[in-house]
Amino acid sequence: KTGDVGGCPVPHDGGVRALLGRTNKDWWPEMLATEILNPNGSTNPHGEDFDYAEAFNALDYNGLKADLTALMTDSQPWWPADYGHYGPFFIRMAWHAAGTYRTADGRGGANSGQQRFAPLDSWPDNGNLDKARRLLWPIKQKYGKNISWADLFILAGNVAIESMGGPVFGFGGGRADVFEPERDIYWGSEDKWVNQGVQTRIAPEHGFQQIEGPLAAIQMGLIYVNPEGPQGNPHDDAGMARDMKETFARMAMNDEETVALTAGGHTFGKAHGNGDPSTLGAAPAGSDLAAQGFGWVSGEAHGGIGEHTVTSGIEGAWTNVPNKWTENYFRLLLDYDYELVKSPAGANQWQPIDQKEEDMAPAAWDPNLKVPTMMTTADMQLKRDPAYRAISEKFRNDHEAFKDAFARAWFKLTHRDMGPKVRYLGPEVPAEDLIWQDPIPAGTMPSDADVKAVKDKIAASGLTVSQLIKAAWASASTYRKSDHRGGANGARVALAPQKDWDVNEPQLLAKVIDTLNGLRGSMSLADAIVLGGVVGLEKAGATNVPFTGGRGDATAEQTDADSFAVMEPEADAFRNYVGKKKLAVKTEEMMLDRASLLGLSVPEMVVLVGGLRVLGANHGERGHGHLTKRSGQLTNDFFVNLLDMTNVWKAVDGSGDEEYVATDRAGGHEAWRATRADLIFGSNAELRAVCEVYAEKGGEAKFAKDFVKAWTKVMNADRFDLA
Ligand code: HEB
Repeated sequence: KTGDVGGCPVPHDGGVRALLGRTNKDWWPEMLATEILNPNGSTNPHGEDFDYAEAFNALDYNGLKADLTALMTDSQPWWPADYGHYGPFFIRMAWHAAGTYRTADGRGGANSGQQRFAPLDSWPDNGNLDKARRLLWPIKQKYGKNISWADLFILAGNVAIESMGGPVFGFGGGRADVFEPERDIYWGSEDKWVNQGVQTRIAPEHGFQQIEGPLAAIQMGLIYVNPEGPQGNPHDDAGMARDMKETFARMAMNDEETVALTAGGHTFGKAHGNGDPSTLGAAPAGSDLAAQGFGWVSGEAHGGIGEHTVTSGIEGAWTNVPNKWTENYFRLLLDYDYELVKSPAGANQWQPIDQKEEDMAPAAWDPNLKVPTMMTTADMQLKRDPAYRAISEKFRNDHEAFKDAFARAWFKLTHRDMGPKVRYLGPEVPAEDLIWQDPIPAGTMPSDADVKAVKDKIAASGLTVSQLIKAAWASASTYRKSDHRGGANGARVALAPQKDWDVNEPQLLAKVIDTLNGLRGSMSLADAIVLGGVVGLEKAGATNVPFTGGRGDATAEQTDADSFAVMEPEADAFRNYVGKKKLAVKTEEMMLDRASLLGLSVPEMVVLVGGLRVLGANHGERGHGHLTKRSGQLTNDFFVNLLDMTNVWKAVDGSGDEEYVATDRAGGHEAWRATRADLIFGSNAELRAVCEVYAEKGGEAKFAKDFVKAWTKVMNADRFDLA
């Protein structure tokens, strides 16, 4: 039962954890190790040249929507539709696909179809969604490569809402599928699932005030909160509301959006707990071969489908008309008093006291039978928590406001991880710009003459290689491929909060930006910052540094400062920066994480760090890892000196193994200083192997070429407008 405390302790208070926590291999050691065939990640059967946007644009969109609409009421005997309508089921599927998104690292979310793979396909909270996905297969099969699973999940959710009369705001396609589980994401360290007695991640009684790291769910295997209450306790109202606020905030939702989403979602459908949960088989990833990807197979004679389905264990509908958009959710929630009852599966849930017959719901399997509606402990907070209640009352009294809020919040939920609007495809992309899309005004492509003129001015401005490189890196390196946010386009590095981030050395940055503003003429600041990087590299001796202009400059009004605040790097190994907060993950693991978010390969990460060190990109005046006597020149000195056996390295006392000093073996004098983010390149065999290539005789030219290539990749990482 969920109330027990157990599982592997989660490192709070700065304890060390592994970057990836518990992985698929830990959960399912017997899972077929297909990854041995694709060590380089080339798993896409469509091949390298496949352009999903092109395929999507050739889709018969209206035909697909018509087929999805028909599917909603085409009940299949192997998984009968409640109330003859699959709509609510598909809404839950879409919400759970999108709902893994978290703001801290932008990972999770719907944009690569991860619900098809472990661990998500087997999370307890995703129970029976394997059936929802399988119901979609004939449609996926029909439209093939023109619609990705990732897009199909969300579009099915939209069509479900529309087909039940609910409001939608729009749909943008463009979520290209991947064909293997994401291996770069931390889902937590616990070795037990929520339903196996693992401890909740906010437990003030154990001193845990906050969920650890980037995580957004309250327990292992949940999308957000435990519906029955914190640790399964239905009487802890304050704890339940706290859990909801914390987890929804971590998916970029405020109180109003949380209320709108939950109430709108639970206007539809039912919870499933009319049976004995102990008869359920393993989740899909650990299930029988014969089950062909299905999990949670019931051991009961009736097969555990239809009226006998057990999913969450909670049983019943929230409203009296669960297959239509209505005003009933708030009415039932606010007008009735509720008492705690147990579902047939033994879960805690709340039932209206003295419910009128017309307010009862039809049984899902028999429209002539009336059954009481219910609320989960989470739903109850929409009336018990004062802040949520005010919103609930407002929505109850103003249904149009509720419809608008639900439609917008649903659109945000399902598109939050798609990045800028230029990435959206299809005929239903809303015209309105939304602040969470981080809008950027279209830029203009500067002429070659303009580029040349501004370049010359930057070169003559007195800005140093180090200053130019730092500013360009600060601007571009916020990019993360997880949710496609950040990057040099928009020049948000000149706006709050980024301009004030410690890692960006605010005073120095302001000086560089002022200077660039004074000489850039009609070129955008965003372009001028990147062009400054080009000038810096050329001053450092690089040749053939490409530059592609056309970026726009965002304004403060177009920037949600709070939503950018979570993107502040707590460490940045590329600038040898370690923040003041001691992190639970090692410095070199943070480096790997940032490189992964930038979309870099191992050689690209190696060449960039080695180059940035000698160019003087370190935070502040820090000399660590600056393994060169020719500062500001693009040389392979970092690699040559790191691999040089003349020196011996030793940790600096009291540095917590963050700083090291090299002394000359013969003379004993200090030669260099470095951090963990430097020495890892000599210590880790794979990184060292790449360093060797750049330190080899003749490696200098290859190094410079590869550096410029990787640098340019980072500078252009967010140029979706060019594609
Ligand atoms: Fe929900 C269902 C909880 C939010 C939509 N949900 C459900 C259930 C539960 C819940 C427990 C049951 C499952 C089964 O089947 O058994 N939710 C919950 C919580 C939360 C939520 C706790 C937080 C507060 N939802 C939500 C949202 C949405 C939703 C946000 C959207 C928007 N759900 C939903 C639906 C459903 C559900 C539609 C139904 C499904 C069916 O019918 O199948």
